[in-house]
Amino acid sequence: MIRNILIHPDPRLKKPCEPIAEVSAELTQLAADMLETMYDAPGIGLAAPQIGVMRRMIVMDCIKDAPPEPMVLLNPEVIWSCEDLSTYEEGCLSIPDQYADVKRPASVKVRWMDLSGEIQERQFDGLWATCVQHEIDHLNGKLFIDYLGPLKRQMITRKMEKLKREKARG
Ligand code: K2U
Ligand code: ZN
Repeated sequence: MIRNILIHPDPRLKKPCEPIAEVSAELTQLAADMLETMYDAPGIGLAAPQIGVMRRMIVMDCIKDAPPEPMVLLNPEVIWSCEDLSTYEEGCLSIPDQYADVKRPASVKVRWMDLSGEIQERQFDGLWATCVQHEIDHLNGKLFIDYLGPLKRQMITRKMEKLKREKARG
C-alpha cells in the first residue's frame, strides 16, 4: 500500500538506520509498499526512513521510457567510487519542489543483499550512480541539502517548515 512520505525537517530523516539481519515476508511486503509509494510519487528512488521505517532498505527504478526495472537493496554499501565527480540537479521526495546541484562520484560500486538473501555487487553510472548515493545517504541520516551552503540549506528548511504549518492547518 502507498505509505506517507515524511517531510524535512523530521528527526527520523536524520537518524542512521538499523542493518537488516535476515529477509522475511514482512520485509518483502515493505519493499512492495516502498516501490508502490515511489512510483506513485513519482520518483526514481526511495529509502525506508522516508516512510518512517528506520531500516537499511532502498528501492530504485531509474529506467525512463523502458520496461520498469525495480531494484530492492538491503544493507547497501559503496565499496568503490571513481575520482571523477558529476553534478546533478537533485531533488528529494522528502523536500518537495526544492532542487540544487550536488556533486558526487560519477560511478560507484555497491554491495548489498537482495530479497532472496543473496549478496550482490554492481557498478552504477550516470543517474543510477547519483540515485544510489542519494538513497544510501538517507540510510545514514544525510539529505542532499547537507551538501549545500548553510544559507541555502536554512532557506530550504524554513520553506519546508512553512509548508508543514500550512498542511497542519489543512
Ligand atoms: O530519495 C528520494 O527522495 C527520491 C529522489 C531520488 C533522486 C534524487 C536526486 C537524483 C536522483 C534520484 C528523487 O526525488 S526521485 C525524483 C526524481 C526523478 C527524476 C530525476 C531526479 C529526481
Ligand atoms: Zn531523497
